[in-house]
Amino acid sequence: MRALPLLAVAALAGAGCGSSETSEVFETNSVKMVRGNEFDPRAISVKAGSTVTWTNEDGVPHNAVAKDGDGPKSELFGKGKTYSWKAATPGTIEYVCTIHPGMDGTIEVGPGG
Ligand SMILES: [Cu+2]
Repeated sequence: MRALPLLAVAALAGAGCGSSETSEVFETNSVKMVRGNEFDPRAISVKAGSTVTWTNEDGVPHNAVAKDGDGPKSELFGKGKTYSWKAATPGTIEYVCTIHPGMDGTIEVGPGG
């Protein structure tokens, strides 16, 4: 599956929060955990009812845990392992890796299709 950047969505999000920071939102259900303690891509857009899968491609363990409310909540897992979570409800979810400050990401859950 190709990951297409949703530039319009990113532009709207930037205008909404007053931030001048530009970030791309990718339409994909796959997130990699990569060297440097980063989620790649950092911001994704998925459909409600679909499953998001994180794959750790880094040499150290990571997790993916929603800041609050519904969202991913994985254990720490190491290289080559994956974690899957079903995006049931439309909305925006912010999540982090709890042991690496600054390692964060967002999931925009749109209407199912
Ligand atoms: Cu981490």
